[in-house]
Amino acid sequence: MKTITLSGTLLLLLTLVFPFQSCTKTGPTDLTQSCIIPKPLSVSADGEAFRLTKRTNIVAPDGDTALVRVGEYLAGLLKPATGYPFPVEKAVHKGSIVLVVSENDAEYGTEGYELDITRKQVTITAGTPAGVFHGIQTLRQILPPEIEESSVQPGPWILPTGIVTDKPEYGYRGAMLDVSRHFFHVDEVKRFIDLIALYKLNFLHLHLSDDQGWRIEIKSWPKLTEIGGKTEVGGGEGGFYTQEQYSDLVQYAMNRFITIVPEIDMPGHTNAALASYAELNCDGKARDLYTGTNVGFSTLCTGKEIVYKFIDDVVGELASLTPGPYIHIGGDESHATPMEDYIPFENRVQQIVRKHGKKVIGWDEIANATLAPNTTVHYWAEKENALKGVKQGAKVLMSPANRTYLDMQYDSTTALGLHWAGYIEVDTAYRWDPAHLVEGIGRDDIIGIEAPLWSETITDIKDIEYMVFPRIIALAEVGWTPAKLRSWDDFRSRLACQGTRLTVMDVNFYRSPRINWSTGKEDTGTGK
Ligand code: TNX
Repeated sequence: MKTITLSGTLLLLLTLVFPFQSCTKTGPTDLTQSCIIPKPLSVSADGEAFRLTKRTNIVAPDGDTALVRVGEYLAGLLKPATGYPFPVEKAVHKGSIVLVVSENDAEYGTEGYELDITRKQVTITAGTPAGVFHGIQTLRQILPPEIEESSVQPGPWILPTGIVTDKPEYGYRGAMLDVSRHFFHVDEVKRFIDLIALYKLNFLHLHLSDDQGWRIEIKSWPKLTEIGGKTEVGGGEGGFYTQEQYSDLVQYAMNRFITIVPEIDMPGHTNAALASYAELNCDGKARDLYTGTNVGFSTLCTGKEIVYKFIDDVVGELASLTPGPYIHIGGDESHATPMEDYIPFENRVQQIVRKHGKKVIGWDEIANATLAPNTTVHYWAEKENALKGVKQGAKVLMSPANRTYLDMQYDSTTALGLHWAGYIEVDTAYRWDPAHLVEGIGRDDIIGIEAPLWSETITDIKDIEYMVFPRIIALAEVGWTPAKLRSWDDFRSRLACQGTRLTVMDVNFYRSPRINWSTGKEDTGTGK
């Protein structure tokens, strides 16, 4: 880092002669001032600068298809605004961005990375391609926000030199989209995936069925989408994903190291299924489609054998579309199902999911049943339920409604959203520690956190963005960064300088008055 080569000296002279090219004049040189979110474990700076040029290439070993794909992803991020080609190659030269997977390095874990920026080279080293991908998101945030533009910008594209080492606190950092109450198209979900990847989230839970709509094609029960997919809250046209579209989404997410968790909510929240197939009802009569927003009125007929055949078929098809480990079985607010029916139902459904090779996640009410090995309890409302789960040896996924529910209003003036769990400003979303929220649920009981967006009041991607940003950024840090390294004041200033980036990306984010947003294009991306 300290050696000055002949060509380095020449470059230095040139930059002095042509000041419009000078790094130090137009770009930041203190890496510790970069406003990276989530906050990394450590950042050290050495006061120099690396510059992207039209000669910068991305280096990934030839045979490593996963890493080459990650390299192509990085090239795709950098090309539009720079106009440079960024070939992905195997030869390192001066000015390369080098991607390395070093499997022997246990210190990075499955998602950690080290980003080393010198005047001559950028190197991202990790134990897995996922770690390299996260390192790329950090690199992206260190570059000026104009890197997110879709047309060529003047630059310069300067990175301050130094080293970032990083690793997440929790292995599950998720968001949830309710595509049932209002349906969101494939392109909207892809945009959502792209946005959450920037903040290193790694799970996307899709709430695929509810009273108002069934959103995933099931070939053995086609009326679920032919009838049950036909509407949504407010009576709009609804919609559903064909299996082909769904697989495309799964792949798109996987290419961004995000695992999709599909949810079929049952035995309650099932009116769309009950409207599609009369035989799932105890009285054998199909229900009408429902476009309101009440909860807790529907139930599968838990005493009928056909219901378990139905679940087996649905879970079987879903499992074959799901490379990820989990299937979410819902189980919340089944007020129309007596507890003596609910418990054997949940016991049996867990076995069906296990038979198809997947692990179960269910909302916290399922802890009233006997939890199978590897079932995860998804805490949202009742501490007692979550504790019942822990007592049975289950792990917990944390979505406390009063911290993580992205459908809650920011304050009483927010046009969208609900407020049954309270108002959630960005500091409320940020200032909590999952491992110290519920007495009796400690760090080791928790797999991570998830931020759900229920969509009773949300109709399109612009609404999604408004409710999700900036709170998801706060929650991404809650899930990634150890609590002892986090502080609201520090987060607040880093979030402020993400404002420009969000603006460049055309994200319809809520300009919380608690943040001194930088939204000017002159902003350097460092908050300085
Ligand atoms: C509760 S959270 C629900 C959802 C609603 C949401 C609205 C949960 C497991 N159930 O059915 O959409 O509140 O905030």
